[in-house]
Amino acid sequence: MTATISASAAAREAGSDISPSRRDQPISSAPAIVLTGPSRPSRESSQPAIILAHAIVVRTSPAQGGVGPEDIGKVEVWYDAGIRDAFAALAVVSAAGERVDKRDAAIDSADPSHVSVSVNRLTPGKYTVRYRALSADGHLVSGAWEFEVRP
Ligand SMILES: [Cu+2]
Repeated sequence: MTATISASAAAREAGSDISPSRRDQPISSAPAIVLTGPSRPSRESSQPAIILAHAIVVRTSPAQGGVGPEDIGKVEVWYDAGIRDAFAALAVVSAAGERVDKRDAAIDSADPSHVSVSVNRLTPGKYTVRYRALSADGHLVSGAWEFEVRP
């Protein structure tokens, strides 16, 4: 019912466009066109384009090549921009290749650029942390860093 009314209204609108009254004004009375520089406000064309950021890691804890205590508790990574909460992984692996994190990697609800994972008490040695996250621009960001635990 509504569609029928809209369609006929649109038809009437289209019909009024062909009205002969538009040709009534003599061409000679039209004002001359004067060029006075930019025809539109420049702020309109200088609006920055919206660019989705490609996230990169800006900080880790422990730091790359850093040293942590046995009771370190958790391993953390900070990205330079928000990452999509759909996917963020953080895994801590011992020198023997054993995964030692509690597989509870999560994005900080108060800071979407911060991801952390818990670890049990770590024995002294070297560890590798592997990170992976879905960047705001849709790209997968991944890498690894190492740290050492000393007694
Ligand atoms: Cu990207």
